[in-house]
Amino acid sequence: MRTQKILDGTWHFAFSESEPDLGKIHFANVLSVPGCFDVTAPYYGRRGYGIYRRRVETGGLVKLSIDGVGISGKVFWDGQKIGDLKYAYMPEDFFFQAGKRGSHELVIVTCNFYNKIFFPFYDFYGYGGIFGSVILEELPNLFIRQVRINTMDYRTGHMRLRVDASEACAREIRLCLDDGKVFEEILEQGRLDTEFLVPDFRLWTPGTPNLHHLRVTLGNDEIIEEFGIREIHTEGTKLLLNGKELRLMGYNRHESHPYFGAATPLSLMTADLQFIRAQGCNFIRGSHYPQRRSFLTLCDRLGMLVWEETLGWDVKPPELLSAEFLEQQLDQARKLTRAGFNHPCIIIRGFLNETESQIPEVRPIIKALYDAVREEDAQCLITFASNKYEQDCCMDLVDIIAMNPYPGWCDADWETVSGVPNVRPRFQRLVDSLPPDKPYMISETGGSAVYGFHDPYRARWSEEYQARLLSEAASVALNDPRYCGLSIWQFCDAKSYINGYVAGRPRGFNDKGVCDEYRRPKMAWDALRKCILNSEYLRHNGGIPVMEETDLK
Ligand code: ADA
Repeated sequence: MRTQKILDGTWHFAFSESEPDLGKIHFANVLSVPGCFDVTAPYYGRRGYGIYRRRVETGGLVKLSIDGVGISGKVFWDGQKIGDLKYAYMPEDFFFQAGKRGSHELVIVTCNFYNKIFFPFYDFYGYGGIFGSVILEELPNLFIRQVRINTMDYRTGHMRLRVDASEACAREIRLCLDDGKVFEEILEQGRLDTEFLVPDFRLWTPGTPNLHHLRVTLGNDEIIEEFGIREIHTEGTKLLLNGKELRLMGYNRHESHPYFGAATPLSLMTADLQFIRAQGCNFIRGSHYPQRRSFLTLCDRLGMLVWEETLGWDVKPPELLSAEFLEQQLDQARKLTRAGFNHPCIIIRGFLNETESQIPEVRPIIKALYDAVREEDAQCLITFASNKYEQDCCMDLVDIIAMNPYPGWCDADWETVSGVPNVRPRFQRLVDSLPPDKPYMISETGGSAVYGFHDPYRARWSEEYQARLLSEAASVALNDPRYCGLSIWQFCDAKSYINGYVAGRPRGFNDKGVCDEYRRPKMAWDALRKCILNSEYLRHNGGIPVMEETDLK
């Protein structure tokens, strides 16, 4: 087995407002990894370079994995640059020669200045720091670069396997399934493409998240891959998971917390997901960027279905139409699809939230992104969340139509007392305008409520108004078979702009959470639980228990 060193812990830290000269940095402080430097004194809200340093005992060939940084970064080993961290939140692996066995210096320079991938207008805070674990593995010269496993037939347990090695060699490879059945194959030109059957297999579903293991041994290298047996398809307007109709109900969720920023600890992620599941939900849209590997493993094991997407929020021309932007989006889409390939929880892959999909010039961009993802993954469903509604001209290019309508919140004028009566007719008009032969989901809908603000007449921004609005939206979408899913905007309040003066973002937060930023539920939480309990959706949700009244006493 590989020697693995988890490098999380307390690292030396320095902050600089301008690009640092590596040789001259005085590491006067310490911070935690994972962690965000701009959520804590003395760097709260500051923009610049957050430089993390630690020593590592190792040598020879190594793989260094970093599970996301913000907003960008660079990695240095003994003073030499070994790679860039170009995209916020993107997990990256670096393979390099670490030198003689002994003590070496690892420096990760993060930078939270906005760039042409994370623009300053995004409606979520651009945190700085190292968001996920940093792991170093010592490798033999011939090593396994990647293992991809996917389901060919869920009825028979027939799987497809691809193994890529570090060298274009011809070698024997040993595969051991669930610590039982062993089979041997020959790697040719450094690659193996084969198929295998899993005996006594158990399907992966949200209600029964069964996982299997494959131990892959190549020379002196060995890795164990976890995988699930499941197939996702569309048939007309329906989503099918393992041949059965699947309906989605859940939340858009940001990686965000006042004390942790985007570096939420696993225990908080787990608490979030358990809370969401107890409400009867089966779905998370990982809005609006790559999800942490630890989060996806959690979703695999818990049975939470996931939509993962690249970072590219509401970008407008000329940037949207530039060759550079497309190249970066394609690169992100390919990297992300490869990184998440073996996670059965990921059923939808997305890109370009709320793009300009009403203009024909955007069609080739969506087509190119669709093809790039499809080339990597033959089965996942591919889409983007649109807010162009009846004007959208790209719906034929994707597998599921996903829209972000906000009736009752964004459409009512200042004089209207309540926008709730707008919800049903607006939803219906939208449904009537869609191509009739594709699945349709609401990828976002919601309204703001300031935690603790109550009003006897359900004024806007009160918890009462939000609860009423979301109940109306849920009672439509969870009971009409035309909708294959509903994903509420959003699970919890999340920091947006640093100052609350931006219209509609009091406190500097996006307040459309059903919980506040500390996960304290607003009234909408229980209102939605009741809608779910009484819904058609529940009959399709595959055995997730919903918290009943009796559980709450
Ligand atoms: C959009 C966007 C979300 C959020 C939301 C809102 O739909 O996709 O990220 O900004 O609007 O709260 O207005």
